[in-house]
This record gives sequence, structure tokens and C-alpha cells, in this order.
Amino acid sequence: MNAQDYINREDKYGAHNYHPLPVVLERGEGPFVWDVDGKRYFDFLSAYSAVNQGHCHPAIVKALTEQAKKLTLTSRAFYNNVLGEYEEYVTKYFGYDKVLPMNSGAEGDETALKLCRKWGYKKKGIKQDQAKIICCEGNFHGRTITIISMSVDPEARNDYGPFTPGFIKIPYNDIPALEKALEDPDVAGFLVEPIQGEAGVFVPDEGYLKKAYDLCHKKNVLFIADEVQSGIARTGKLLACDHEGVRPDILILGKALSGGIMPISAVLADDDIMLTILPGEHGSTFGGNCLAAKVSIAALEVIKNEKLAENADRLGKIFREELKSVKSDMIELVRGKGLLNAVVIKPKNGKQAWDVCLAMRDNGVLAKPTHDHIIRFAPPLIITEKQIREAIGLIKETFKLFE
Ligand code: IF1
Repeated sequence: MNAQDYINREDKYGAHNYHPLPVVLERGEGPFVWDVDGKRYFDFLSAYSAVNQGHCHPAIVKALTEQAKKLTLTSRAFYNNVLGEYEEYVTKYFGYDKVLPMNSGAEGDETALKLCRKWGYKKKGIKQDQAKIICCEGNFHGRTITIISMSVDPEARNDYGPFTPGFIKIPYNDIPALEKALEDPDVAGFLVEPIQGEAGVFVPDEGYLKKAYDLCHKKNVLFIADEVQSGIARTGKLLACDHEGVRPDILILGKALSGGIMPISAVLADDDIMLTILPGEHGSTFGGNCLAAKVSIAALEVIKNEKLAENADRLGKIFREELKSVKSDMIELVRGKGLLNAVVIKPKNGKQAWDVCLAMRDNGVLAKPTHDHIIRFAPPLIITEKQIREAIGLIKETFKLFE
């Protein structure tokens, strides 16, 4: 089979809910992936920041395979000897009393919404079914019906109604709008991405998160951070909220919590909040499974041992500086934090971000456009300075082709 055969097969048997870049990958190692013809690429997507630790990190693969031979899943109907180890590890790692383990990021967000509502009724004293949660325009929190009820993106929402009520949508990066929304006494929480990913790596003004957090606290409203994409060293700190010294009341993690090896998400909170959910009131067959427990510990150890936050911070600065120096009238703007970056593309002679991504692919760098005119650049955080400089060279050459 050649590359086109693989593409045709997916096209024939798979639902058409994606429009992938035409490249067929079969192997990955560190910052690199190889296609079925043996061509090597720098991966500048990292599976949307799930592969922060690099592809097939040996320490994580080892944890996976060792545990896979012993016990993979017990369900939460029984105790096992590794879940508690993970729970202790992850709560101490992020500094919370308790963790609630789930699988996908969307499930993490759903869990946080349920937890917030529970707290609203049991602790804040909101009247039954009246709780509201503030969310931000331009958000991306996943694909479930409740989550897309928060979305303002027609592509994510069209023909999926009716939607879940109880959300107040305000503009992102807008403190006065938040202040106004917080006047409603039925508000239980404010859900926010510290950097908006899907919106095109939109970094809010400095101080936004801190001000938002303080306002929430004044009104006894939970500050809920979706760090599924921005968390776990991606932006140059363990959490993007750390840039402003904000400790979310509820923290949602996913993606890199497993290093991209399997779906693992988690919600972290202190007892006062987390213990409002009682046995039987929430759960998941696979959430907190034995395999995930061991994989996640290994994935988080890699982040610390290999100082990936520091690396992301240092190389991110180089990346932005280098891309800002490119003289191309297709580059409108370079923005981001750590190794979560985006280039806003000005179309030229009918050439769009998609065309740039195709040309980069030919040059050996994989990235994906978002919203037609933005390209996200997010390599695995284990990338070295030498490697990122080589990749930057390839990206620069690509832009030259459009001059
Ligand atoms: C897709 C974007 C990235 C997320 C945040 C929760 C989730 C995500 C902040 C849900 C997921 C994804 C999923 C992927 C595309 C993608 C994405 F372009 F849409 F915005 F990463 F940048 N919170 N993000 O970013 O996590 O349930 O998928 O595990 O195609 O849906 P999930």
C-alpha cells in the first residue's frame, strides 16, 4: 500500500469528521515522526500538545508495558494497588487535596462542570437547577453536547441542539464583562483557558487571570482552569496559571498527562470542593485504570526529570524571536508562550495557511492550520536547541517559497 491507499481507506471506512493534512505516519521518536515512505518530519503539532514528552518516550512506554502485563483494568468497583499511588503522586505534584481521574479532556471538563454545580448547591446554597457557570467566547473545551453548549463556534454547534442551559458567555480577556456577569448571585463558577488554543493560541493580557481569580473569590465563585492544552510545561511553566501565580479552585488536565500514550485526564480540587460529590454520583469505567495510573506517573516524572518547562520557556523565546525576524508579507503576527505558538497568516495570491502547511510538510515540518489563517507551532518539549534551530530553518525556507 502507498500513502494514497492509506488515505483512501480511511476515507472509505471512517467518518468524515476530520480533514487531515495528507501525510501518513507510521513511527515516532522524540520530536520526529516518519511517514510510510520513510520520510522524517519534525512534529510541530505534538498531537495538540499531548505529546509534550516526545513520541514513544522510553520511560513512559516502559511503565505502560510493565503494567500491561500485570493488570490493566479493575473498574472502580474494586480497589487496586496502583491507583492510590497515582492519586498521591498527582495531588502532591500539583498541590491539591484530591484528584478525580477520567479519560478524555472533554470528560475532565464535564467533570469540572458537574463538580462546580454540586459545590454551588451544597456549599454556596444556590437554589436547585439555578446554578450558572460563566465561560468565554472563543473557548474550546471538547465535543460533548454540554461542552458545545458553551461554544460560540458554528462549526462545533450547528445542528447539534438543543443545548444545555446554565452558561453565561462573556468575551475572553475582558475583566469588566466578567465583573458584570459575576453580579448574578447564582453563578457558581468561571471556566477559562489560560491561553485559548482553538482560538489560535490567543494569549490574554498580562494580569487577566489574576484579576479574574480575585474577582471570582470576592463573589464566592470557583475559578476553574482548563489546562488540558496549556498545562504540563507547554507554556514554559508547569501550568499556564503559574505565570500569574494563580492557583485554580478546580484544575482540569488531559493530553500530556499521559505523554500521548493513552487518554488520561484529571480534575484536581481541595476537599471542600471535591468531597461534595458522593459515591455513585459520578464516574467512568476506565477513569483511573491501572495502566493510566502508571503511565501518568511516568509521564509527569519525565516533565520534572528532563526540565521540560524550562526547555519550553527557553526555546519558545528563540522560536518567536526567529519567526518574528522572517521577512515575509504572509506573516502578520507571531504570538504564544513557551512552546505554544501561532503565526497569523495573511493570504497571498490566493495562498492560505493550508498551502503553507503543505509546503512545510514537503520541507519536513508538520503543523496544522486553525481557522484558515493561523498556524499553530507546538513541538514536543524534549526538542533540543539544535533541533529547533534546524526546524526553524526549514520553516523559514518554506516562507521564502511564497515570496
Ligand atoms: C479535536 C483545537 C487543540 C482542549 C482544551 C479540552 C479539550 C481540548 C483546552 C478536549 C481539546 C483538541 C481536540 C481536537 C482539536 C483540539 C484543539 F484545535 F480544537 F483547539 F488542541 F488546539 N480543553 N483540544 O484544547 O480534550 O476530549 O479532545 O481529549 O479534534 O477535537 P479531548
